[in-house]
Amino acid sequence: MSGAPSEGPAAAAQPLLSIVLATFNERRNLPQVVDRIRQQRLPPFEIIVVDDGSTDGTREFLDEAARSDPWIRPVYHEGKQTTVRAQCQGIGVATGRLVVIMDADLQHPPELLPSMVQQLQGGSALVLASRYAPGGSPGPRTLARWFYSHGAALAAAIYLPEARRVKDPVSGYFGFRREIWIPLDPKIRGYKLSLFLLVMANGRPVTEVPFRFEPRTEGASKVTESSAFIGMYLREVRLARRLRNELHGSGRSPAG
Ligand SMILES: Nc1nc2c(ncn2[C@@H]2O[C@H](COP(=O)(O)OP(=O)(O)O)[C@@H](O)[C@H]2O)c(=O)[nH]1
Ligand SMILES: [Mg+2]
Repeated sequence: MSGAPSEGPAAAAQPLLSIVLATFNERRNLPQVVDRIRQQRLPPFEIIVVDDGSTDGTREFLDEAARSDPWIRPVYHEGKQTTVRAQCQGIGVATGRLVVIMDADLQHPPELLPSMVQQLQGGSALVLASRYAPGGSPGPRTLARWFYSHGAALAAAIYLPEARRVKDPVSGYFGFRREIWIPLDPKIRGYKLSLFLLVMANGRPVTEVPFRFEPRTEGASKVTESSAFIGMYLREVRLARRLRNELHGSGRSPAG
């Protein structure tokens, strides 16, 4: 696909970049996400979509798209498994040396992809799309959402020194060099994979590029703003901390 659609799928180069999307009922957003990704100037890429049993036509769209483009790669899982689990499943089948994780609801603008890739190619091991870096914006949000977002960043900063070095440690939009990836225990469920990547970067360069978090215009958020969500998040932070301790205990050097 990427770069040279006119040459047809058979001629498409092996992907350097794997874009991993987790979806649950995103039929009204996903086609536009894919279209806008295709409009970007990017190295050869694949789009891996891990869908957890959508019933709104997301799968029918994916089946159709994958028929004409082998670099659209649906991964089907039956039943919701949380965003982090779905993203891990996608990373597990990624073939690019560079991986970008993004949401499929247009809150993460695909127009940012070229500058994220540029950071990775320029030496960053991890690049976070940041709502709080100068020039970025969290967009309009409710007071509850403000509270959850800041509380999440604060909890991360308390437990993880790595989180203190960036402005937006819980961004859901980020890219990394696949060589830093350490497969996570399947028992780790949750919503904030960036916490684990900050730990996996383990001293290598981490950068941020500012972006505006767009309001969701189609479909509903599936992330619950509730005490159950807070409990799950705090468990995630603790598990990221445990991974950190394991890495340090094992003496794994930043160079890997
Ligand atoms: N595969 C999968 N995707 C999910 C799940 N929950 C949410 N998503 C997707 O993860 C992305 C972010 O979810 P969203 O509900 O918008 O979270 P929010 O932006 O934090 O409100 C979207 O692309 C969703 O479709 C899940 O359990 N499984
Ligand atoms: Mg969203």
